[in-house]
Amino acid sequence: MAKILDVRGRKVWDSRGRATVEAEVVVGRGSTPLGTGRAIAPSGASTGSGEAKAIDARQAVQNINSRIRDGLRALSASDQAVVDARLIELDGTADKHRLGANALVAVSLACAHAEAAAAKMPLWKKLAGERRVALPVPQIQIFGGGAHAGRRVDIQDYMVICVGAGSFAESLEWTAQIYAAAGVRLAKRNALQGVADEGGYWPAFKSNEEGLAELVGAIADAGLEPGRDVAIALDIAATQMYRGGAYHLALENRALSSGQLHAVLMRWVERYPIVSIEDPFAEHDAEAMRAFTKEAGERIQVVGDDFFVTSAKRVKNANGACNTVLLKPNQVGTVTETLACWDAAKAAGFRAIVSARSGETEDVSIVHLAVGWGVPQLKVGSFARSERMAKWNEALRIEEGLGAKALPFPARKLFRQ
Ligand code: 2PG
Ligand code: MG
Repeated sequence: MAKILDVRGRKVWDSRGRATVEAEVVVGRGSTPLGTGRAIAPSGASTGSGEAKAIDARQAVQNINSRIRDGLRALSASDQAVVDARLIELDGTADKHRLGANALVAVSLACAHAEAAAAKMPLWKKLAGERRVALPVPQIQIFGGGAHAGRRVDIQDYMVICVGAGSFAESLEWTAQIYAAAGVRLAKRNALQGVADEGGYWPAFKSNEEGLAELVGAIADAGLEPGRDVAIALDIAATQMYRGGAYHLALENRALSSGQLHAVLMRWVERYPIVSIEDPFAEHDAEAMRAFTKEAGERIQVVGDDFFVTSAKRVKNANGACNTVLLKPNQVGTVTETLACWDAAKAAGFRAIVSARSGETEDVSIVHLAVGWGVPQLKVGSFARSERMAKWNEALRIEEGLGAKALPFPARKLFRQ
């Protein structure tokens, strides 16, 4: 059985120019190396308070090169659950602040990669085993806002889902056209201020709703039919605008109660081809989340990000709040706990979306997790900046490699029943 021969950490830099953690794991038999895996921890800007805690990157690297290396060496690498259980035990805290969630997630993912390398397989295939897989449906950001764009608009992500696309590749073809069309529209109106943290345009809108109208316009400009070919997904990231019991829409200079925000969102769902809304209410506003899911949940995905923080336990206790779970490995700290959350989502009859963070790198591990585990949706930001494109392009390679062996692309089934 393969054992962990070595674990190394190093400080590297992410898409915001901030320090982060890379881990390398070597597995082998006796002293012969069989495979090396590498992974880098991402980082969020709009984080939920229940997330596992990242620590200073230099300290996290030191922890990898000392306590984690000592604790993992000679451990059987073939069982990810055993490796992750050891990581959790070594850290010993509920929120992983001792060794750092950034250290843990990098090592956990690097172990998965090393195992796959030793088996001479891509990670997705190692995870899928004999199961046939489909490519996940991408949610792709066109306009960025909230904490990712100086709060110029309050809504964090205005995204498209190519609900009529027949393949992952076709989704990207359509998105390229929409992204270009959106840029032309904004530039014409002098409303283009650059790109936000995830590569979406940083717009100068006068209201949050204007972003929806512009998105519909861009879809049509691209020669596609809003609703039929391409639908809209939003991440309100409402925790970010919640203060003193009200939701503050700074752009519109007004504060809304939960009930008023509920009414605004329902009106948008009526007016625009919206199929998914993430974090429509703040992480602790469970009652509002329940009321909204009750009313809108039959028609759209109500996605919990800050609300679930990739916690299987929180998903099990959802009690009518949300119907879709965002899966971010660094929110919880290890591959095994992320998988447990996906299992909990399936058991609850929820949908799920594997998601990147706003601070990212060239690491493409999450694409492999989504494909290998059969998670039907993927969110990695916009259609610009290489830390985003690296992931979309990796999915293209996987789709091409699968060819006719892939299960049907699930976009139409998920969104056009
Ligand atoms: C989110 C993510 C990605 P962050 O809120 O879904 O868009 O942002 O990584 O900043 O939490
Ligand atoms: Mg979110």
